Amino acid sequence: MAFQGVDFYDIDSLLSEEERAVRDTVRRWVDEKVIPIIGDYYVRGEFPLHLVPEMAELGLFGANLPEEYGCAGLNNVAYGLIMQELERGDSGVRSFASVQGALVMYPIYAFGSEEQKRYWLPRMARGEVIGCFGLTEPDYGSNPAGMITTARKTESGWVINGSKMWITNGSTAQVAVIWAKTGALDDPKSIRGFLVPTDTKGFSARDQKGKLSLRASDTSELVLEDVCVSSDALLPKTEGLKSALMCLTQARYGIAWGAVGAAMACYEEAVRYAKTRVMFGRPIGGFQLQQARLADMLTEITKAQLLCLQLGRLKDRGAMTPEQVSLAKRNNVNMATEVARETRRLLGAQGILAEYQAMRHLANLESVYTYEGTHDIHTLILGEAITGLSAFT
Ligand code: TGC
Ligand code: FAD
Repeated sequence: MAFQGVDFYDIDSLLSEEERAVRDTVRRWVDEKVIPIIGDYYVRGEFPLHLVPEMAELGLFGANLPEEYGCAGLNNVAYGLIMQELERGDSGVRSFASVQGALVMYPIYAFGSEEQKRYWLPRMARGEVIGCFGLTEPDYGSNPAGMITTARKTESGWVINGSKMWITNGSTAQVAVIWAKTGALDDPKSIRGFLVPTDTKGFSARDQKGKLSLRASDTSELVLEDVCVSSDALLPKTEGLKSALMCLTQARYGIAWGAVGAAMACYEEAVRYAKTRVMFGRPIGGFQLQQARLADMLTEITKAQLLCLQLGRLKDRGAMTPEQVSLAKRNNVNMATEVARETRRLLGAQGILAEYQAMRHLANLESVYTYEGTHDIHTLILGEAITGLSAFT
């Protein structure tokens, strides 16, 4: 059954015609191409790679980057709506697009030379090149400033050594954005970003096995052993950890929207089930307990939708702050996790099956809660914004 949308406050009326058209196109594609197959891919633990050319054709990669580099040149609200619809399908599908667009194409756009932009961006927009983003290390997750991956300058370029952990698209990518220290290990300002082709000698990727979450997404460990790259591998405008954190702001923005999509999918499933499942002689949706559940879900989804829209309008005006993104990522992912959990419970035993969506979304959202800054880290970012006191130093 086609998705009708969850729009209790007529948020549609606040969108432009173009924004609605983009949303509706991606919505149809997700209904036709993602939802019917994703449960099987999830159970098999496989990313549906065959979707990549179609996503590229739809202009979904780096969709808010300029047309002169082969991208769709959409505004940030339209971009957010794309993320919402993709994650309505599955967090793994949205993750793929987030990493490609916000974590690989964005740093090339923001910190790359004109040659790097002209070479990589059109290829990535067309889905011919897949990228990954290597920031996290085994011992430096929430605290990337401590990273121990190094890049040493040589006469002809750089030699990179280190390892990166939990890297989305790590084993599928042809190019990796690798963050490494070019100076002393206690100096996060010496961190720079490098574009490393994954077929470079000394680079290897190993799939993370045993995941019970984000199963329809590749997650890998990257090892870099004396990886020699030429001088033009450096993203020349990267300046310290701040450049990597700027990329995270872009990805977190998309996640704030994406989480709403996952919640919408679960809510719709809950409503459908509540109206049709008969117990004690009537649909369970007629019982006050289940109505309270549904009312809470709709309320929280509506609040999150309004949060996203205003965040997007601020971003389009160039007025969005990283702390505002933290608030939205933290709230919306937590909200979606609760909606998925309550849907799973409303569905009774059926709710544990892959043919329904709630359990898959719930398990996925546990990763989304952790990656791109854990819920706790965003709490502390907000704590600092409120008090002016950092919990980290
Ligand atoms: P701190 O001293 O606070 O900041 C250093 C400089 O950066 C600035 N800054 C930011 N700029 C832009 N956007 C942000 N979000 C920024 N956060 C900080 C800051 O103003 C400062 O600038 P300046 O000019 O003063 O130098 O740095 P810190 O080392 O104390 O770290 C702060 C902390 C803990 C908040 C940060 O390290 C953090 O966010 N940690 C979480 C790590 C994280 O989110 N990792 C994500 C890895 S990628 C991933 O998960 C991909 S999932 C992909 C998918 O599948 O979708
Ligand atoms: P830790 O930092 O070890 O945290 C453990 C616990 O301690 C958490 O509950 C945390 O909130 C808490 N904690 C940490 N510091 C504090 C503090 N100061 N105060 C209070 N509590 C604290 N990374 C990439 O670079 N690229 C990717 O593409 C990528 N993809 C990912 C995909 C998946 C499926 C997952 C699960 C992760 C991915 N990550 C990626 C890594 C992700 O960003 C990290 O897992 C995340 O930043 C948290 O780091 P950690 O797992 O090492 O947890």
